[in-house]
Amino acid sequence: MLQLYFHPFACSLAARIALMEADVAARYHLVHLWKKTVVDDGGDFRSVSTKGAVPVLVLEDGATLTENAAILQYIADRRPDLGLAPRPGEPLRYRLQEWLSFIGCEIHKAFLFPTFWYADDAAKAAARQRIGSTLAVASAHLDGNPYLVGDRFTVADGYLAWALLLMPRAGIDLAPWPALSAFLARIQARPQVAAAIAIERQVFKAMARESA
Ligand SMILES: N[C@@H](CCC(=O)N[C@@H](CS)C(=O)NCC(=O)O)C(=O)O
Repeated sequence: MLQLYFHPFACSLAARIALMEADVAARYHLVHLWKKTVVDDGGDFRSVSTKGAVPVLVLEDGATLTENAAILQYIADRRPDLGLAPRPGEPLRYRLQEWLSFIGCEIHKAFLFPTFWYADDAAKAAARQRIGSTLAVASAHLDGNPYLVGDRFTVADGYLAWALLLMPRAGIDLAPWPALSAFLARIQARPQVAAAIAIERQVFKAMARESA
């Protein structure tokens, strides 16, 4: 069985969404990202992945896969019948990779991440201001297209929905981009997405109770 190392509401939520949309069973291991421990057994998370970051997907043969773009495509390819990614070699597959890269580099790491992790308020404010230029790209595409790639839900939509879900917590109001708010509502209305978020909310609350 696949195993996913995750932290609630971290970007590993996109992999949980993909697994649940694909109806692929997995064992989920909660990671304490600050302590770099695996909560199940107190083990060193860096011995699972030297990157020390979620998501980590452990495959049936014990190999580990990291990086959202790779993990999401791997999960989608487990169920090619569901169209969670266009098939390898199809022109739309490159569009999927284009969006995965854009979300990962330009939205997640470049802007959203700094608003959580930078200690300096001025740097945080600059990141918040600059994120507008990248969100505007996604917004322009989704103003008229229901999904990022083609005419159906793909794993890229789950990844963007995760990033948008966190925007208010990062101090970024989505009001200037109604197409993004509508997209987020549409994706969150999918039963498997709603279920994935509900699970992570429970884990998040339990972690908060324990650390209180
Ligand atoms: N390039 C990686 C980034 C993963 C990443 O930034 N994960 C964050 C959570 S959203 C994390 O685990 N950060 C902990 C750390 O870097 O110490 C990917 O796309 O998967």
